[in-house]
Amino acid sequence: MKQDRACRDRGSGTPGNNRYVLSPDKKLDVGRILEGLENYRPRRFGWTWREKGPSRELGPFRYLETSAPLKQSMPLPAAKYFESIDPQPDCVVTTEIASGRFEDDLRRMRMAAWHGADHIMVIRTTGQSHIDGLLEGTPEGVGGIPITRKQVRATRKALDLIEDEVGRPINFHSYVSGVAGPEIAVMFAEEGVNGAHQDPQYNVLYRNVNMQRSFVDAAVAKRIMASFGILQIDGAHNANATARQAWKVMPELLVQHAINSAFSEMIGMDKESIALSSVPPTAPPAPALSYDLPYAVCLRWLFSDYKIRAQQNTRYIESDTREATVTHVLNLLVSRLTSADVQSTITPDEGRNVPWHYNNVAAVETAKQALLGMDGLQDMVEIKKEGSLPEKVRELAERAVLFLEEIKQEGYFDAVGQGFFVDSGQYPERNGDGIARDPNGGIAAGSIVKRDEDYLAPVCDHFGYNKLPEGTSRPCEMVQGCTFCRRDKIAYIDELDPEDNVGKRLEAFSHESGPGSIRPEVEWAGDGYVTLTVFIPEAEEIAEYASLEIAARMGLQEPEVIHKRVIHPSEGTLVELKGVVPFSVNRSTLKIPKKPKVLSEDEIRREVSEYPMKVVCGTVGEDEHSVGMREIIDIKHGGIEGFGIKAVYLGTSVPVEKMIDAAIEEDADAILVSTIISHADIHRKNMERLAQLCMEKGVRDRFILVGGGTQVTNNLALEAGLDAGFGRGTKGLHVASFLVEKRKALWAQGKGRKQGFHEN
Ligand code: Z98
Repeated sequence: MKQDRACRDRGSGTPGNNRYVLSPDKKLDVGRILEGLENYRPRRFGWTWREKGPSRELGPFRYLETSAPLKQSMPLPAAKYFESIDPQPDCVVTTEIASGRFEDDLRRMRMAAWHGADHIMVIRTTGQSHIDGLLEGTPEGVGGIPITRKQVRATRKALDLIEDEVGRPINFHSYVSGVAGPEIAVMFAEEGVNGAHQDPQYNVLYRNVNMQRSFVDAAVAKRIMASFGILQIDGAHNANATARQAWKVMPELLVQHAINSAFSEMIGMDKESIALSSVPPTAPPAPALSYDLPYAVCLRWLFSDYKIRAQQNTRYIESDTREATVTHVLNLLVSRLTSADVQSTITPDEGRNVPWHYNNVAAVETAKQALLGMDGLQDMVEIKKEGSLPEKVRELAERAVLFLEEIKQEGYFDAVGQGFFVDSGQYPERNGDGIARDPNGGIAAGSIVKRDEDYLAPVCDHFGYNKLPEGTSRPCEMVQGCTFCRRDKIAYIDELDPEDNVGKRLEAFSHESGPGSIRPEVEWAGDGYVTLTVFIPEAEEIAEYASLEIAARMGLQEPEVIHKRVIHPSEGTLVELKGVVPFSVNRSTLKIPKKPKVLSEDEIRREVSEYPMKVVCGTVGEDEHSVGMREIIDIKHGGIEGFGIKAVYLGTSVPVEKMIDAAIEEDADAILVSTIISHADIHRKNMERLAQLCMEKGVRDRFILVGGGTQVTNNLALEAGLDAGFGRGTKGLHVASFLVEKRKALWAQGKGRKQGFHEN
């Protein structure tokens, strides 16, 4: 039963709300987020789903399962070939952020949002559930971020700005756990938190909170969450992450989902607001889909009215990003086949203990790419209604029902007491290694008392018995409003710790870094961390210590191995390390060469198809190198042929004279000479000779002259009298862009082949 929320004072537009607008070319200014925070009001309450579209035409493609595109975003890398479209899948995409400093989390949220995340889960690096009350102040320095109002408010305010920037609502999510759960739920509701994990079984099983206390607290918290439309995610997936054999707990997972969902509904939560947290239970090298798909299908079948939040399997994933990514993609296939509503992403960060900005983004991109890649899958393939899949689904459901029936006989508390849950045997098999908790023990045991007959709590959205005076329409009427109805009653505490707080940290950072100073970072602003990937041709142990020494000699401080992979027992080991660079560089002293203009492939093709272009090319002098030039020409390697430019290739060791004669005969636009050998400066001399001979023959203005080679630079070629030089790393696109632009410029001056041919 929901209460009327019309009384709620929750207008926006007061000082402290969004006068600050983010601009893509400027970093998020944490100082401005903190400004006026005491007056901030959330702009909305409750969860927002993506606007699912009908089918959508985007660029050259048609999609069946997308949501509205973003105003500003970072498309996937290859999107540049497809008009830079950035389709957004139809399900909400989560990123879990846990740097341990909320000010750093804000920037990471912004980056993740630009790549497609619209559900930001902020997990504390210390378990909030270990803390007995709502902490006000910032106890950073004793391990991570226990939740504080200031942190939550700053995060929601930053997300308001970020959602304006990307043009899509972003859900902010955290955790309602531990014996402070109800207090946290109140604060989350007041501060406009949109989603939260809440499951009394989590507290019981994993945090040893007393069972009665955990369920009573959950009722109070859920009631508030229900009134504010906060999406609830349950905790069943933790059994996957904990069980010795994750796939064996599948029947139990269904039971855990059922207990939390039924309990939540009894307290008044809408089905729409209940999300089941599901993890495909297996990992490589298991035949993943044959276990994961029946489980997911069974879950969808039994819980068809609820939402499914699909979490990536992390149980067996350690530090290998490749392995984690493939596991994630297989998980995503299951999500697509069973229409998950929220798609979570986490990274091998958990294995490496390195929660880094770009790993968050990489996981979000993996989800986006895979979901888009599988767009419309259910339109083409069908889950079979006969055969091994439905048989497995049925078997799982039967095991779960039997499990539930046995619990009903025992009573839930006694069942937990007997270690029914997280046992590594697949029910009804039991291995006796489940998590057993004492129904009368645990944290806060004995703290539940029956409410007196005249119990009266003058607050809204309060669970359970409340003896309100006759004729009262709202519980808080008699105290002129509770904090849910009158924001001015919320006590906002800024910082308790005069030393360890965000203000001091920001001050220290700006002092250390100074204007224009740049340090690399992975987690906290300018933390100096870099990673190093090395292949050591030695066995594992030697490779590990050799790479640590190499990192130390390279000057990296605190080098630490974050990943190792034996490629062959004796031939070698791949090692990834992290370390801190002990210096910063300055923006003002960087020497940044001017970028040559690179046209898009389409622009080049259009120009060349309208005004055909021909070039003569070859390796000049006594030089038998051919690969470089061939790569610049060949269509297969992205060479200039691919844009429609006709290339007359004369081969290797071509005399410079012959190049010019051929160009005249072919009536070419340009001469491309490759000159690799550089001893005695022969490469420079070859280029000078080309320019010189063209002058002598009176054709210098007619041809565009280009030199290329490993030792060639643009400056060297210009000094030698050519129009451009291209060195290492050159691609056909660079040369083609130059040729097109240069020809236009020549035509504008009445020079080049077919003078004045171009209208501009
Ligand atoms: C996830 N990576 O779900 P403390 N309540 C529930 C939880 O599952 C969790 C917490 C609270 C996982 C996150 N789950 C792990 C039902 C955490 C967190 O305060 O850290 O104990 O609670 O994405």
